[in-house]
Amino acid sequence: MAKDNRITFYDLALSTGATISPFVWATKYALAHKGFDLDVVPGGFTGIMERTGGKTERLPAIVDDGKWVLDSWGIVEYLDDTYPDRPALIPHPGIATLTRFLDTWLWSTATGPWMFCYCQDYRDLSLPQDHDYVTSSRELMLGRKLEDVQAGREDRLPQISAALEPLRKALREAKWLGGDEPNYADYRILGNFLFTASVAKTPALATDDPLRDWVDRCFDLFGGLGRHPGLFPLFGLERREGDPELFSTIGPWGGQEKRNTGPESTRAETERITRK
Ligand SMILES: N[C@@H](CCC(=O)N[C@@H](CS)C(=O)NCC(=O)O)C(=O)O
Repeated sequence: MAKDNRITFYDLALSTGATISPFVWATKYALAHKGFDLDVVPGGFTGIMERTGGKTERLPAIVDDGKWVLDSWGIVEYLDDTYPDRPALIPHPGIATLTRFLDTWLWSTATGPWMFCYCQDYRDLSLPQDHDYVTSSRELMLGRKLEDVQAGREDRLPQISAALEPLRKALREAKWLGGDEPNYADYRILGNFLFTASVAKTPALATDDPLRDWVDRCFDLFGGLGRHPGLFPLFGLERREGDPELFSTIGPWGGQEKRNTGPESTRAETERITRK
């Protein structure tokens, strides 16, 4: 298996050379976590069937010593099953379940809404031969002309940023989503931020967003895997008058967030809720 430690990796990239898909990004990190070197087959949205000899219409896909493995989750399961002696991507089955939950939440909260904010940039940044296909397929997917979908994003980006508070809170308590070390939970969630950075001609998040520490540390992993020169700055969104707070500046409060360490820790809340 994996002759000379090499795995063939079918990439999905833009004209900048940066990988575009959250699934493909997460898989790149998964392969790096397992310690493999990649033989990258480059390419964009069109011609996937031709490049893969009819094996798949969607990416990511890998070939390990002649064995084709499709689908981002399929690849992760394959890597952990086939190489149990290398660092685990999913060290416990519960991590897969929780990662799916978090990923689904993030798609509805940010990844999907960001697609609406950057879909015209996404098409414009795709390889020239992909423009027609990306335009027609994404207009069918999103239901309108890409220019109309993207319009007005300056009003939506602050709302998306504000809605990411649960992720900020989770990362306030832990260095990585994986705990002390990163695992597939980090890579899967990060893939969504890398997707956004690949198309974000205008930044999605504030310069001082608390998520920045985790994002930067993830970008730096594996020799700076997320530092591709084709990526745009994710941070730099300015708050305008009337926008919501781009992130919360209130520390932990209330029973759900705050540790009960005895009456001192709950006194202010108790006074507030028992006031006559
Ligand atoms: N369930 C698949 C989904 C893969 C997928 O949908 N990939 C998209 C990129 S985000 C793709 O290959 N798109 C090609 C196209 O749009 O024609 C996985 O997790 O790998």
